[in-house]
Amino acid sequence: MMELRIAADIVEAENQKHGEAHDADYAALGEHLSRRNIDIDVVAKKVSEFFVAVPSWGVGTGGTRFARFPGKGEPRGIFDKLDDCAVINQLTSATPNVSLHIPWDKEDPKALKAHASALGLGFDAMNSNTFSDAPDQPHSYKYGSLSHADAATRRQAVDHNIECIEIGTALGSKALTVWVGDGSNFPGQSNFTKSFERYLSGMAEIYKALPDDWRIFSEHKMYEPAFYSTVVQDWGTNYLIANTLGEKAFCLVDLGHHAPNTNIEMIVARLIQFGKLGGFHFNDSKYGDDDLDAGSIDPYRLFLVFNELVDADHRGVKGFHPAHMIDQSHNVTDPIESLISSANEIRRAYAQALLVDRMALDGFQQDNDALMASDTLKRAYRTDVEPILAEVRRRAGGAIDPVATYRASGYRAKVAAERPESKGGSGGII
Ligand SMILES: [Mn+2]
Repeated sequence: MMELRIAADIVEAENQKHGEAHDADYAALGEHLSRRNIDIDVVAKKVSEFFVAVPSWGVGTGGTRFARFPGKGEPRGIFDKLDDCAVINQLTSATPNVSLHIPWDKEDPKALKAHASALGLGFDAMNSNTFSDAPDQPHSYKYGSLSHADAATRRQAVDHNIECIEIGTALGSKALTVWVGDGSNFPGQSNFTKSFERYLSGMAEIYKALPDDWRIFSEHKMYEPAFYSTVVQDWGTNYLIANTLGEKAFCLVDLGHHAPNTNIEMIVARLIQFGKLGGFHFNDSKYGDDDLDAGSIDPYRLFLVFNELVDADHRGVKGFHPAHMIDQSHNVTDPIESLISSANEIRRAYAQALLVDRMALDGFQQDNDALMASDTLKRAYRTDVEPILAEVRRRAGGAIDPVATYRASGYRAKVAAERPESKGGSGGII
């Protein structure tokens, strides 16, 4: 029997409040879509099978380089984090897997697995950390990790990643995400070629330790923490890495890790075309790597990314199963509410992309009818798919209005009484 963090009768009572209006909205949308030759239940079924992983670090309050302002009832460790993740999944039915971060979430794998299973949760990709120093590690990552000039530091970084694979294997994870902060702050500080060679040889060693059914994701980032150059700076370098390592290596696209105005959906299309799209870290940004909630700034861009994914699916691209993960930092909201809303926004973009009339689009592209091609995408995007999302949640035991239900449950106040207040302080990018 699955342990519910929010009593089923609270969810039921909230759903009762919205039930009648929701049924009417779902019926009306169904009728509207049938005039477009779309079966609403087919779309709802597809949405119900779409999941996105929640990052364990996302349920704590984040921060900026300047300060961190902790919220109430912050998780004390990974077991509390899993409890919070279970709330998100209970109300959204969209997030059954959690992505762990080592060493932050390092605990006995058996205990972790038991706690997660009781909550109905599993584990998504493992994340290594060679961008900050763990308390007892002998060599510092101040000047890099896998690309460090010093062999012993590189060895330590490789060993850490191999340990992440071992922990993940015990937990039932099937992928390792490697993001390094390696780079330089000054022209001349590091040799571009030598540092990339060192990075590649470290990654090759990690790759060798992958079980047969695992994948390894490399994640590019244009800048930060290194401000002049980063070793894995863009999708081109990322593609070179995945291509050099082998068939189990794929590129991860974090939406925040590009220059403003970069055509990310086109990067996605290229990686799909050459069989190297591993998956996503969803978030949104206005200026840089802002780590804002998915869909909060540019929901149309999120839709355009999903348009590429649905198109690939539609074309029957072989072996196409990208991993979907959220990677955000919540500074001014309750992290649980942000993650609920992000999971919904991601499913919304997917549902909208499912509504694109692909045959019509293909025809307009063939005829060079730019206006109607664009309008075909817009028509899908303009459709309010909220009744589909709500129906999918309700059918899976979730909430028609998950944020309202979460607030009505009093969960935050309850855990705030059990969990001591954490300290604020300087710097807190997590
Ligand atoms: Mn990321």
